[in-house]
Formats: sequence, C-alpha cells, structure tokens
Amino acid sequence: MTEARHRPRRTVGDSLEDFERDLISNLYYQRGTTIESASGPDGYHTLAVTVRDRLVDRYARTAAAHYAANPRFVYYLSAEYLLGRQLRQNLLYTDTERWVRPIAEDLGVSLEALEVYDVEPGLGNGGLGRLAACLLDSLATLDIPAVGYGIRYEFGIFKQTFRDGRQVERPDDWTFYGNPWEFPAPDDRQLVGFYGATQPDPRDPGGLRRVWVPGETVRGEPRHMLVPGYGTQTVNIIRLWQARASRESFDLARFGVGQYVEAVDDIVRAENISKVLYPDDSTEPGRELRLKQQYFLVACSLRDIIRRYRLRNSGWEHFADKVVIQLNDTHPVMAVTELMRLLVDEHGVGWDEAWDITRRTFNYTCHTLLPEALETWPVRLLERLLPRHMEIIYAINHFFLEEVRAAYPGDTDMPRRMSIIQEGDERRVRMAHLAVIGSTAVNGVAELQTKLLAETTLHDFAVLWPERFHNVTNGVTPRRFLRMANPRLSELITGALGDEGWLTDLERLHGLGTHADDPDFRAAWRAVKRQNKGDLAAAVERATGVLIDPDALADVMIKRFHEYKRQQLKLLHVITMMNRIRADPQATYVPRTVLFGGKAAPGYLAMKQLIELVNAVAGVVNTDPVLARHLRVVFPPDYNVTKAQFVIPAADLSEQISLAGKEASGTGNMKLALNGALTIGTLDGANIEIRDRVGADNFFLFGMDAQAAADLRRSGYSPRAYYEADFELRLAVDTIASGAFAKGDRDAFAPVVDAMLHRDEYMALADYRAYVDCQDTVEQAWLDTERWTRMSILNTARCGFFSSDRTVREYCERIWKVDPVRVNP
Ligand code: GP0
Repeated sequence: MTEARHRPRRTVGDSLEDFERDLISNLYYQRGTTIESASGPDGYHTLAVTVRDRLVDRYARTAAAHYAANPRFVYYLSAEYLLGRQLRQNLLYTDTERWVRPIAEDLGVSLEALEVYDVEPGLGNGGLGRLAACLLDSLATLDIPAVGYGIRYEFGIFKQTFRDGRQVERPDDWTFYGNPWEFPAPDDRQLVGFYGATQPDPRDPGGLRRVWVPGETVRGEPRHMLVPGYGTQTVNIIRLWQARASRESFDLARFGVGQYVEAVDDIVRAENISKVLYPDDSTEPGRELRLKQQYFLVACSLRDIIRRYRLRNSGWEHFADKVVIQLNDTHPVMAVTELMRLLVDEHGVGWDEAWDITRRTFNYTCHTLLPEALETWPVRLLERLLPRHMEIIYAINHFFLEEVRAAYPGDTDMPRRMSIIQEGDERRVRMAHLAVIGSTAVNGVAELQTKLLAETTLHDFAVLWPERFHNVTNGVTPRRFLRMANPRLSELITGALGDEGWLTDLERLHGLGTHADDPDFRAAWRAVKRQNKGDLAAAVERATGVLIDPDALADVMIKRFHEYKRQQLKLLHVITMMNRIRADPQATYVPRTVLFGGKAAPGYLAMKQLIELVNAVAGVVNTDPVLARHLRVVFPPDYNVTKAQFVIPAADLSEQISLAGKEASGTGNMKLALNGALTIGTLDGANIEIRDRVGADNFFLFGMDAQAAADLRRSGYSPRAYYEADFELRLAVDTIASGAFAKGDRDAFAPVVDAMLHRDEYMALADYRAYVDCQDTVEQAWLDTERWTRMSILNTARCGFFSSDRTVREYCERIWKVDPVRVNP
C-alpha cells in the first residue's frame, strides 16, 4: 500500500477524445454490444460506468491519502439515505457534461433520454434520509474523511400510484436493470448473530464479561457507492449492507428428501432482513424484523469500522480519537450496546474503559418532537432476539441510575423517569435514553426543536448534562438543489456574482442583494422562474393530464402526508377559494395552481383518506369551467428526490404550515426559499430561522406559536367552536360533508370531517382564519410583480446559511472535532 508503485495513478485520461474512446470501449467490452445495436439501457449503463471511472481514480487517491494521514474519521450511521439520481451529479462533479452533450448529439441521443434509466435509490422515507445524503455530499466537499453506513434495501420506498384517487403502493424494484453506481465488496462481509443464549465467560468468572452463543447467524455483504465532493478531489463512500444467508443455511438433508422449498427456508429468512424499507415516517411500527434490520446495520458497520481502525492502529487507547460515530436518530442506537459487547466480551477490555471509549465515540442526532417517533422496544423481544445486548442495557442502566441517585438523593421519581427501562404492563427499552446516556453530544436539528427537546422530551437529561446538548440547524446541498435542479437560475446567479464560488460558499449569495433593485435583473429573474414553470407545466401534464397555466401563482406543498404537517389545512384553503369563486364567479381572482406531492405510510389510514380527498377536490376543480379558470389543483404521484428537483425551481409559494412545536426542522422549506419561493409558514422548526434571515417583510407568517399552541391544548381545545364561529370555515367543512367531492355520497369523507370537528389533533381549525387571511396577503403581494420579484431575490440572497456545508462545518467544529485531509490531483 505504501510502496510508490502500488500507489493509485490516474488511469483515465481527461480529454474529450479519451472520454469518447472509453465510452465506445465500455459499450463494447462491458455491455458486449456496438453503437449500431445498443439499446437505451446499454447507452445509460455505458455512460454511467465511463463517468464512474473518473470518480474511481479520485476515490483511489482519496483512500491513499487517508491511509497515509491516518486521520480521525466520521462514520455516519443511518437506516435511510435518499441519494437521488446519480448520473447528472457525477457528470457535474467530474465536469464531463460538456463532453457528453456533443458526443450524444453526434450519436443522435439526448442526455435527457438516457436519464430516464437513472433510477434513484429510494432508500429512505423523507427528510431524515435526504438530510443524510446532503451531509455526505458536504462532508466530501469539505474534504472530511467520512464513511456513510446504511442498508441496501432490495425494495426501497414504495412507488405511489393513484387508483380512483386512492393511493396504491407498488414495490420499488430499483435494481431491476442493475445499478451501475455500486461496487460489491464481498471480501469485507461480516457475520451477525441473533437469538441464542448467553453464558459466563470462564476468563472472567462472576464478572461482566460473558459469552453470547447466537441461535442464528446471517452474513452482511457490503456494496459501496461513491460520494464525490464538489470542486475537490475527495471521493468518500457510502457502504450499504445486504443480508445473505450464512453458508450453513442450505438444508441438504431436506433437499435430499425432496423438500426443495423447505430446504431454502433459512436462506429466505436471512435474506429478508434487507428486503424492504419500512415505509413509516416519524412513526414507529416496532416490528421484530425492523429491530433485526437495525441490529444488522449496526453489527456490520461496527465490525467494519474496527477493521478499518486496525489497518493503521492497534490497541484501544486511540479508538475514540480516530473514530467518531454519528447516530442518525434512534434507529442505529443499538450500536452503543454492540460496541460495549465487542469491547468487553470479544476483546476483553474492562467495563469502565469500554464505557469510556464507547461514550467518547458516539453522538446522537434527534430529528423529532413527536413522542410516537421516539423508539421503544419491548424488553421481552430484546431478550429473545439480542439476549446479550439486553444484559448490557441492564448493566448500563444500573451504573447510570447510581449516578442519578447520587445527583438527586432521596428522589425516587427521577430514576424512574430517566431509566432506560420504561416500566408498565409491558416493559420497554427507551432508545432515546440509551442514546443520550451513551453519547458525548446530543443535537437537535433546528433552534426551536433543540430548545423544546431540552424543555420537554429530554428535559431531565438536559438538566443533568447541559454540556451534552447542542443545536445544529439542518442544511441542504446547493449543488443538487440549486445548481443541478435549477441550471437557469444558477447561470443568472453566476453571471451576477461573477463566478461559481457561491456553489461552495453559499453566503456569497448575499451579493445578489444589490441586484434586487435592478429592473433588468428582476426581469431576468422572473423569466427564469417563468421558464421553470413552463417545464413543470409540461411535466405535470404528462403525469396527470391536467393543463396548468405557467403564469399562475405556483403554490406547492411537497412533503410526507402527516397530520402534524397539516395538508388538511391547505385543503380547507383550497375549498375556501373554490367557494369564493362559486359565490361570485364574475369577480377577479389571482390565478393559482396548487401542487401537492407526497406519500402516506401505507398503514396511515387517515392520511390515505386525505390523499383521496385531495384528488377528489382536484377532480372537481379542474373540470369545472368556472373554477378551472382561476384555480387548478394537481397531485403528481410518487413524489421523490427526482421530482423535487423538478418542482422546487418552479415554485412561487412554499407551504410550511405545520402546527408550531411539531416540525423538527424541515429541509424542503430551505430548498424552496433558496430557489426564490416565498414561504407561507408558522413559527415552527427552521421556518423561524429562515424568517430571521430573509426578513419578516419577505416571509408570510401566520398562526399560533409553539407556546400559544401548547396553552390552547392545555385549556381544552374544541375544534367545533372554531367551526361554529367562522362562516367560511363552516362552509368549507360542510362542502366536504355534503358529498360534493364524492358525487353526493355524504359518507365517503365522513371520517375526514369527523377528525376535523371532533379531534383535530393538530389544531388546524384554530389556525384556519389566520391562514386564509395570510393567503389573501400573499395575493396582494403577488399582484405587485416588482415587489414579489424583489422578495424572491432576497429570499435566495439571504438563504446562504442553509447550505449543508455550513451544517457540516458546525458538526466538525463543535461535535466531531475533525479536520480535512486534502487529496492531491
Ligand atoms: C424526523 F423523526 N424526520 C423523524 C423521522 O422519523 N423521519 C423524518 O424524516 C424529519 C423531520 O420531520 C424534519 O423536520 C427534519 O427536517 C428531517 O427529519 C431532517 O432532520 C422534516 O422532514
């Protein structure tokens, strides 16, 4: 490895001629075909591997630089990643698009036509998975030695289709045509145990060291994908584990007596572990297979981390200096117990030293304020599935509670509240408690959420260990969400600022501020938005058959369907607009297109009904000649990263209307504002920080703040009272109840009406009036085109803070304490 002759050299040329030669050779030798007979997938795969090879060179040099420097590494553990399409990204990061265009043109194919084969790996649900991808992008861009670990689900997030307006889920067979971006690394496979029993270790009689004899073992095989940095040589990797049956799983005896199917039972069971992503966002289904997935990820990744540590280090004294592990939410928190087990049981490190190493190694990010999103696992399940880990949890808890009792002598309630074990009919393990106890730093993802975490969910911990609590406000990568998604605006920005430096130093967007008052620049800004809206209109028509007017106000709500996010509030506004037009068809209205995008968890019936209602409302609005003159409602199915990249550049208005105190951060809010959409939003999550930066004049604020919402709840909230008191609200709810969206069937949406009037868990009705009035203010602002454009420019100009580069820098300085390692060209 250190010998010069073994050092990676540049093996691919970097001229157009080299690229073209490699393309033809890859088509011939990798796909076994020629230009004359190549299919679309042949073309895509060939282009993909040709671009990929440029990154392999950089990766080899990165690996060599890291090996030589033996630096401190960041290991990011996440059950979800939403990486988005790879082809355009890698063309941009290798600066080869300028060659591909003319070559493709020569051959009579377009890049766009090949791109349809570029399937995005949908290995996540929503914000949490996309954040993981943005952070990896920024880590590489900032030359931080880092590896992302995850699961290679065979089926990612389901594909959403609509049948009669109802969400129908189809499997996401994303590897069907093969995935040219990943490299198998079968030599790095790991063995993972489950079930079985524990016994004393003769080497440590009566001590804490024990032996676990698993009842089942499964292999984890890694594949990695390359994660290039922008404008730098660094290429990091993400390692995704796939479950494979261990060699002994094939039951020869059964095969021999003709039980062919039964003979592979164990293989099927083992390989099921990485079969499918759980499609629940922010709710915890708590099934055994999910816990198996979590432990599988953790066990494989920790062994790999230790393997990598030992390449250049020995002993354990330096482990926590060379390794920092970030736990993305509670999903990988079993890593805390697994590292203890590896150190104590397998490597004979004493408990106290092992605990010190473990605690120094881990940090934990909490992404929620919803109690139902904080995972707990039944003790009985853990005892069965991971018996040794349960013992270790008891031991950790024992020492922890001693500390609590010492800090609060005589207080019996405190140990009960802080314990890792939640007592009750069914005793459960609180993963968030284990995470905080086992970590050096705990962070929230926006200022308000961090504050509320410390005041509510994790209050006792924040009092005991205030130094552990940090805020690191989320960010988004400007490469994917501005440069790639919005090339026209990027060009305009680069023209105004003089160079592309803003792409890696997003605060430079401030320089656009002075252009906000230049009429020519404003006109150019508007022209870009108008063109983007034209593109979107064409895509929406293809997807839904509905024509939309590119000059109408593009009002978008794109996110998972969840009650706390309040799509129902948006819908009440749509119905109110409808009712106003019907009441006075001759009046003038601001033309508006309302675009919804998002999936509901397959078991979340209330949200699936709401999706059905959105589609039903769209059906009525779009086909009524009077309504459709002013208003369109569209809901293209299967919202994902690829579609986000189409919608976000075309948006005028960004809907961020969660009940204050519920949305941890939001990141779509940042992407939209960065692309010049104005936000209508509550004081929730990162909305607050966006408003602070873009200025109150350039943000449409409405509704209760978190305090007012909590007060209202405490005083006994009655949605009915709001319904009775507000004529337009009553009319909107009654319109649904009347069956107007179900061909007169009053029962069809009765559960939606019932939920609004009798529960309204997230107090949409309480914020309705403020919201609708604020939408009127939006329309006043929209009519003043020059003013709107100025606001739009200022949103982009002042959102530089929300780059994930800034987020990663904060993690590096405050939590990870890591330094960059430069990779030479
Ligand atoms: C939070 F708890 N988030 C969870 C979860 O299970 N899944 C998930 O996507 C999201 C938050 O809801 C968020 O506010 C946040 O910005 C994101 O995590 C990244 O921190 C909006 O998606």
